Amino acid sequence: MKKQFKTLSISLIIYGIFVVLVGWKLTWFSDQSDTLFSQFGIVDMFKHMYEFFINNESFSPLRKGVLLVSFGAVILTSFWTLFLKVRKQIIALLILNFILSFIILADTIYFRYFEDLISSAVLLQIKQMSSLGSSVGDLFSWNDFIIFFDLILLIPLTILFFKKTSNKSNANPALRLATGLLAGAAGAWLFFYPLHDFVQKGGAYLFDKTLSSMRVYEVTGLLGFHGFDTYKYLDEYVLNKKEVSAKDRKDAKAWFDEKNEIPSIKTPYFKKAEGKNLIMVQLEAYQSFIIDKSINGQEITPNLNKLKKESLYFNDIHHQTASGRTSDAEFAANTSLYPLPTGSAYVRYPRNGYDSLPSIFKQNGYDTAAFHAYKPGFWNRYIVYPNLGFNEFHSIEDYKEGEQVGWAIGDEDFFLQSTDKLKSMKEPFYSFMIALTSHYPYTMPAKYQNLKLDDVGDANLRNYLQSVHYVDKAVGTFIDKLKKEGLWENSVVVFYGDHDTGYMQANTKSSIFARKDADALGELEVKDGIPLFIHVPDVEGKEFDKAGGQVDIMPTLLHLFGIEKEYHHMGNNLLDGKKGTVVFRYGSVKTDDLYYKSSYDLNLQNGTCYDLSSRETVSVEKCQPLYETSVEELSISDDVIYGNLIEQWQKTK
Ligand code: GP9
Ligand code: MN
Repeated sequence: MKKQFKTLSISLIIYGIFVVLVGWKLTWFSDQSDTLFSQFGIVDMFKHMYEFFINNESFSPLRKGVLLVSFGAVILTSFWTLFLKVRKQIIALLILNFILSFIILADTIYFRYFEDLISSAVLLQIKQMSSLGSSVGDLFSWNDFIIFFDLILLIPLTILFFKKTSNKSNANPALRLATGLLAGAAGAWLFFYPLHDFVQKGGAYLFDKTLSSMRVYEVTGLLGFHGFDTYKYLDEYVLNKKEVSAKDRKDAKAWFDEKNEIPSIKTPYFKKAEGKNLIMVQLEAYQSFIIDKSINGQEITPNLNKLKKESLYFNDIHHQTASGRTSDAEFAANTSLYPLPTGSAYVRYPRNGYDSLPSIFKQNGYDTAAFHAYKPGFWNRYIVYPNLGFNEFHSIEDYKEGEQVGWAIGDEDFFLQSTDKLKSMKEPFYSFMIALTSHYPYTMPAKYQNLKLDDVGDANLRNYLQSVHYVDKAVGTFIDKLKKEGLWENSVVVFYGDHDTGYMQANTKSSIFARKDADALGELEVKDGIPLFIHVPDVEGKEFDKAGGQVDIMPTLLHLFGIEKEYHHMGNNLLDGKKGTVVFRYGSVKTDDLYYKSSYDLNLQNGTCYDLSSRETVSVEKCQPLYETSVEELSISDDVIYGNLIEQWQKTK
């Protein structure tokens, strides 16, 4: 019996050494990437653990540390080795140690360039990662070999140990099984309890909507992230693969064919932009209710107001985004499809093929580039952009440090540096820029709080107005710079907003801009309206009040550029003089005359129909065609994305 316990304790010591070594390697990754444990030390962790168990204190600090989760993950990947006889256990642990070290090192090198982790989406697209400008060698240092240092020592030690000891002395199988199971249970608790706590406190969204790999990592740790990512991949592509039935495929194709059969109207705008460059700018949280408005005698957006007079301005455009926020707006504008009901198409289906704006311009001899001075991994952009047809993606790594305002360099600097990059592009080009400064929570440094707002609305609204006012100034600087560089005259320049501010509600102090703030229409105006400016050289300014959305931007631009083919687009040309319809991602619909506000259960009868001229509710049957349009278009668009249908249709053409 004594011998049994002796061999068991050897096995446990070996196992303990393994857990500590791999645990240390995970903290090494944290140090290299300046994430997680670098903010919350091990000593603190023990202090909190003591407080949690002894004084019953809150679990949150422990959860934030992610140390428990990380050690839990190490145990969960390895507890089964305790079932084995000592020799086999040692070999299994050495192999596991090697595999985990390799993963940690690969993530480290990858992180140095992309500030992201290697996910299944990355692995599946490894061939397309042309954006990795510098060679892997530059990202790797000899010091990184420290990660294998223990193995270099442990392998000869193991050989020595095997020579010196007999293979006979092992704990009996039942004892090994019990020990292994106990370790597994402890690992499961360490791993799942903090995650459970996080989900309980409202964190479920992170796993449902998965904004970025790094956000998941901050809660699950490195190994937990890879576990979740593998699970998500299997769930999405193998277990619960959204099969699009043959009938749905046929229906979707028929819908696009029918749409393409309607002869396109050759308006006076047709081909007015032929051969010109396109510079399209997506402005963060820019809403239409601030355009052409003054407050205490000050214009909120003086530069855009001036631009409006010289541009085609669309005053009844709405964002169509859902939980993919900025990425949804980019997606709708560049593919003319609806964003997904949950999660971002950028994250969930990064490899799909579309009749996208960059790919169409590319086919027409254009150079293409995307510009966003933020982490390339956010919203999976560096994976998605090359796939959509952008030749180049300029992310934060390609910008000089500049002045920090909000999340990154201020938009003014962003526009100036981006214009310098435009100069090296081959003309004609399509450049897509995503501005960022006016991001929630909109707080601006004092020197950029240039509006006198005193007691206007509430603090949220005041912050928002200051930040959009700054962005407007940045737009002014940008336009001047484009003029100076000789780009203004041969480029179509587009500005539009990505989505709502996130907190505007009718009937609150923030909603002072709603035309009538107590009803659903007032809410619609403050929540969903975004501006759309299309400046075309030598084309007179004009205001259009046709209802539209982000999916209409591409068909409208293609009309202006004279590139109209049978593409698979959901949107319509806003210049064709016909009546407009906009379908919101959550099922509501607005035309030029009616507004159908859908219910959460998406049942027609439970929604409300408004007559826009009287602003009164009318019988819901009047809105039935709107409702049917929304159900049909949203489900077709979803099928197209789930089944990657456009890519298949393109291949069979
Ligand atoms: C950051 C930016 C974030 O890259 O896109 O925007 P969000 O989706 O949070 O509005
Ligand atoms: Mn956004």
